[in-house]
Amino acid sequence: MDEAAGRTATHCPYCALQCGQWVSPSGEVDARAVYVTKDDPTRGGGMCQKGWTSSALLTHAHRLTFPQVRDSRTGGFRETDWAGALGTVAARLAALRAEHGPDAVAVLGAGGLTNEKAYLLGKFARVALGTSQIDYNGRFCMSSAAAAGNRAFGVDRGLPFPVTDLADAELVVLAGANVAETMPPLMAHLSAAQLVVVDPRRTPTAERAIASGGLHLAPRPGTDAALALGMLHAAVVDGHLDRSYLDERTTGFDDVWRIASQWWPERAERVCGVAASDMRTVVRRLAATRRRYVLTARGAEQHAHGVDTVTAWINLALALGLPGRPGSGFGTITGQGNGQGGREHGQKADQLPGYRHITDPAAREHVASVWGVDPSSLPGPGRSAVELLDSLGRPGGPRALLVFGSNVLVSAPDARAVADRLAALDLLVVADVLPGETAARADVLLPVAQWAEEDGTTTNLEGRVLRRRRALAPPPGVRTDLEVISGLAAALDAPGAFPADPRAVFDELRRASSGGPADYTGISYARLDAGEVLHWPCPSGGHPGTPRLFAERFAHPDGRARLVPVEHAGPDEDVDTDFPLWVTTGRVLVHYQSGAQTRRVAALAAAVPEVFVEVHPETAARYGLADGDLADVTSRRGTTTARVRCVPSLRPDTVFLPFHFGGAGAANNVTNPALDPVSRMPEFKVAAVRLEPARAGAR
Ligand SMILES: Nc1nc2c(c(=O)[nH]1)N[C@H]1C(S)=C(S)[C@@H](COP(=O)(O)OP(=O)(O)OC[C@H]3O[C@@H](n4cnc5c(=O)[nH]c(N)nc54)[C@H](O)[C@@H]3O)O[C@H]1N2
Ligand SMILES: Nc1nc2c(c(=O)[nH]1)N[C@H]1C(S)=C(S)[C@@H](COP(=O)(O)OP(=O)(O)OC[C@H]3O[C@@H](n4cnc5c(=O)[nH]c(N)nc54)[C@H](O)[C@@H]3O)O[C@H]1N2
Ligand code: SF4
Ligand SMILES: [Mo]
Repeated sequence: MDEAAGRTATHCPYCALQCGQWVSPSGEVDARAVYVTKDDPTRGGGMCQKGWTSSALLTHAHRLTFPQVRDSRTGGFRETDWAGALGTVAARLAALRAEHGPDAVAVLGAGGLTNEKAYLLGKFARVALGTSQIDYNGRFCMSSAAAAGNRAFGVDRGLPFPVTDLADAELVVLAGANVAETMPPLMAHLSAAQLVVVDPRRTPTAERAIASGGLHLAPRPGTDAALALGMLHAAVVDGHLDRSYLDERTTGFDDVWRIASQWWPERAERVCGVAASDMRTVVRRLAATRRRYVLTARGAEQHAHGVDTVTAWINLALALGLPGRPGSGFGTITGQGNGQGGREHGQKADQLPGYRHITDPAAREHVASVWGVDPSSLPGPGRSAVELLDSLGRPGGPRALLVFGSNVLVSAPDARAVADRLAALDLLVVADVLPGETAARADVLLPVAQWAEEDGTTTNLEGRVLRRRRALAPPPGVRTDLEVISGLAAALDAPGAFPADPRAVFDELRRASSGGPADYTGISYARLDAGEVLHWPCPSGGHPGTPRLFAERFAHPDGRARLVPVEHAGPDEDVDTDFPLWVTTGRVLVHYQSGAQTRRVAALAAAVPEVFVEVHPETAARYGLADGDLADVTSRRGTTTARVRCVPSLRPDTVFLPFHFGGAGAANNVTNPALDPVSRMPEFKVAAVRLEPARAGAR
């Protein structure tokens, strides 16, 4: 709290950069001044447009302010009180559990939830409900890079170094990351560097690459692995391997080379469409530069072979000696506000707090002792998010779903199938701030507080823990997620403690994380409030935290990074005469995710009011379309109806849809729910489609 000005220091509700905000007691977010902490990643920049318009959400007319239950007679919502709502939910959950067993109840969490919420939700599922069926929307988000990072480095922290390190970089390769739109203030740290952007589209980030004297490589969607293999081949053949680094700090190069040796750049070019000469140029520049980074994001990951694709980029970075070297590195840019912390504290299907594995007997014993329950009472691993959604209401699948912080009807792949599964449930409970598409389908709708109305912590993209602080009280009748979880646990007569006070939850989380890979033991509200900069792991109160993870060793027992042999596999489905084009999907600057929040902010909705499809002008003409026409984009699963935007810089074989809109405009009507075999992340970034003028009256 800034006593003099009467305003509170907290952090933006949206992305993983977690820009600092000053919020007044009346819910005004100061649009001019950002709250800047020591060594802040947003130092030197302002918030983006989403951040400085976020006040609109606090006082929005659509804000949910009372619990509602579906009236079986009218089919509409009926207002109720909290005792009634929680009592109804608890009674129906108990009945389903009695009839069908504990796995009949499922929970879906989110990477937007604070650490405290993610932790308590995971405990609630395992202890109060006794279900194994919990996962979260981070499965859609960074799970492939997390799996690849664990495999290669022995630990998953998106950026194993502070964002501010990037300010000294001379060369940065961004593979499948459009940071100029998805984390605009990050660009301030990249202003001195030459950029190489790998993206099928010439995004604003790619424009910056070209302006910086760098390159834009535009592969066909789903072919990054071939590109990275071609670059690795060039690195070896052109004499750029860092052999002493490979000897001292890694294992596995020979097996990787057995595959990469088959991927001479000209062969890779035939698959991905990037010129072999460009591959050689980028590798030469990377090798000749002292301070250089390779960073990936969703473009490299959201594929049926996303783990291997990220691994291919990691192998290239290792071959050139980047990870763990001062001034250089490999990293993945996390997405959601608490995308990093959200995948550490046990809301993942296979996980216990502290980034522990749920099948590890020692982990189960430790966490059960913190929770005061018998280790054998903890369920085993559950289904991953897409598989969980797909199992709803099927024989043997869950019959009830509790959703906290995700709008799956818009954001999960193959939206029509998701709608069918939600409709097959006996009970859908949604805790949300606003009546998004998924909330509108709920049987019980619980209104919750949002960021500036509650205390908590998030862990930003560099593994640094930040304090969110309560600047104002939520509207009357609205409860925090922690209060909802705590109240439900009480109504269910659950064993163990479910405190609603965020500080109490965090202190328990610290104990539960103790000794795990993501160790928060030494991180406290007191230290954070005193202005300390703390990155995990931080195993004790006197420990300074770990801003740079791999300076001396990687997290595998032998201290070495692993090069893991991977092949190029390509998209799960192919184009043919019925579906001759590739579609890829992603983000625009002014909207956030499913758009549940940003579509309601007037300035943002005015900037991009409806879904569009980017198309090369010749491709548009070939299918009888011109700029501004409504088009149907149809895949083997469904259709998205979108306004044509002709974009001459785009690949003629590829179209692009943002996924921020629902209904007929939902990009996920067409996406492919094919999953990566390791991370279980769906293939949001590539599907086969056709393009045609919209059927009359389609909208
Ligand atoms: N404005 C805004 N900012 C956000 C968000 C938001 O919704 N809106 N969401 C936040 C979240 S949760 C996330 S995860 C991040 C995501 O941040 P980014 O990963 O930067 O965003 P995306 O637009 O999903 O994907 C990045 C790029 O990948 C490209 N791409 C598609 N297919 C391929 C491919 O096969 N290979 C390569 N190399 N590139 C490909 C797309 O054209 C796109 O430009 O953004 C965060 N910030
Ligand atoms: N086609 C396509 N689909 C994608 C992607 C893509 O690139 N292409 N990207 C994927 C990625 S990376 C992500 S992260 C997902 C995200 O997609 P979703 O999981 O749908 O995430 P949001 O739209 O952020 O939904 C958050 C919901 O939670 C509510 N909310 C906000 N704060 C709170 C809170 O504190 N508590 C509770 N209970 N509710 C809250 C919001 O009002 C909103 O309804 O989408 C994925 N879907
Ligand atoms: S960059 Fe991310 S955290 Fe910063 S203001 Fe924009 S949405 Fe918020
Ligand atoms: Mo994400």
